[in-house]
Amino acid sequence: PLVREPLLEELARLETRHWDAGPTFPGAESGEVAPITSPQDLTHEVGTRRDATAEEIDAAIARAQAIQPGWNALGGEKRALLLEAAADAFEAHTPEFLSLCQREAGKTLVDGVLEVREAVDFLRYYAGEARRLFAAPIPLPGPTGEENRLSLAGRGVFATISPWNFPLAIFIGPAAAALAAGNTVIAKPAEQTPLIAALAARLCHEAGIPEEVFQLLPGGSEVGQLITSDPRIAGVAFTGSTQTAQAINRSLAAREGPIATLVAETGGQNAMIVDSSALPEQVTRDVVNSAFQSAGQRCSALRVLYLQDDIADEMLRMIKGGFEALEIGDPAELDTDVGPVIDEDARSQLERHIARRKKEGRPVWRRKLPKGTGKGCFVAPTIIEIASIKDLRRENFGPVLHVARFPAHELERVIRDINSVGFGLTLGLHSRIAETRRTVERLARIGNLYVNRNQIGAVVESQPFGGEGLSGTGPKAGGPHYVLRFATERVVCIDTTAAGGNASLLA
Ligand code: UN1
Repeated sequence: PLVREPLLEELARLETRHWDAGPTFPGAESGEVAPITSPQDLTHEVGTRRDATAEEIDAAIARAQAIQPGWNALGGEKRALLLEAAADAFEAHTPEFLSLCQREAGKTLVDGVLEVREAVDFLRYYAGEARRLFAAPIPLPGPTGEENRLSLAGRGVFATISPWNFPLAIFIGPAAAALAAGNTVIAKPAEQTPLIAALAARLCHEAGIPEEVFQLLPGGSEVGQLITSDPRIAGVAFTGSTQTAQAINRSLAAREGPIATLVAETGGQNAMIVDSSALPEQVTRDVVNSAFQSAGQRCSALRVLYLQDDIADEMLRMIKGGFEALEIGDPAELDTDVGPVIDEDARSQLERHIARRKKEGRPVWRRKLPKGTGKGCFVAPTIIEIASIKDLRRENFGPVLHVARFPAHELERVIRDINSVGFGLTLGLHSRIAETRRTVERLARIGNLYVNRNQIGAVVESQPFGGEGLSGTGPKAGGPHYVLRFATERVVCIDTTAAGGNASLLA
């Protein structure tokens, strides 16, 4: 019931609520306590986080391991019902989630609404996957007198390490997949956004998922390291930077014990190619949306726009028009398009990047920050002209769009340059020439190609999402192969002839 006035009243009421996040089973209570402040106003404390201690992590993994066979034995249908009950609880608590999206993560109301929707979609989708894949064994062919079947089971204890940019959807998505498959879950949310994760975990427990099955362990990278170096962890589902994914991969490889599964969803250097057959108004809308919605803090966001040179000046003029119209400011204001970036580190890194490009003599356009943004981590939306995607060394996670030009006959060179950076997440294409689309489809090494539309906001089930290379391991979140990464396969082969039957009687 997202009716405007009651919702706004509810959000105003929640404005002063103080939240807490700590480990699901508090032990020694000796972990460090840190305040969580709003990215748009660093003087506003939203709540506090208490980090899990080494003893709590150890005990949590032991509990998760002890209960995992029982959770697995419950079967796909019962696990699906519990995940669906959690989805209902999430929907019923939409205002609290929206309030936390705004205050803890600096998200606009539109982004918050999309975030809650995606979280609910993930829970329902993976519930469906639990039914489809884990409710009954799959019969396999074989000669007469032999019965073969394959069944799927959880791998054990899965750790999920989730990002601050989708503090609810990507906190719950991988966890729901792991739970659907029959794993128990140790969840470490991003250190910037544990409060929304704590609410999500509590609602899952109230919906009937046992606390031992889904445990929250807040903390920073030390907590993450203690979890991933523990040999009792069967797998890790991580979303965040490529560097952290590589560090987790090393930590898993260095452990004794079983070989762990890593499901990683990491960064991108996402491009969009626009040729002279594109519709300019559509391009303008899609570029501004893909680059600046969520303040550019999506791994899917557009970073490098390639404009065919004969339309580039006119296109750029229109894009700057859309860019000038963006409302920047407090995410609590309904008409805000671009809120803050997540923290001071993110802000200063982006400012350094922009300053370096200016020093190199690149053309740079920046919006002015409005009054009232001084207390928070705001970065003025920026457009920078560059020569090639190869001029960029790293992902710039914020409201910064780079623009390069290309002559029509160099389309294949542009695609090769995009491939050469090693990421492979999203690619946008605006063209009404079928041959161009075929060329891009054939040559581009990317996970998600978006043609004549924006390139963010993948919808669960309709657009399974994820990349390759430096962008992650796959398979795609919200797609039909994802849950399989969280499962182990068992094949049972039975001799059903008289001899086989007699043999088993004798045994
Ligand atoms: C991320 O930003 O970590 O398509 C990935 C989208 C989102 C991206 C999520 N699903 O915009």
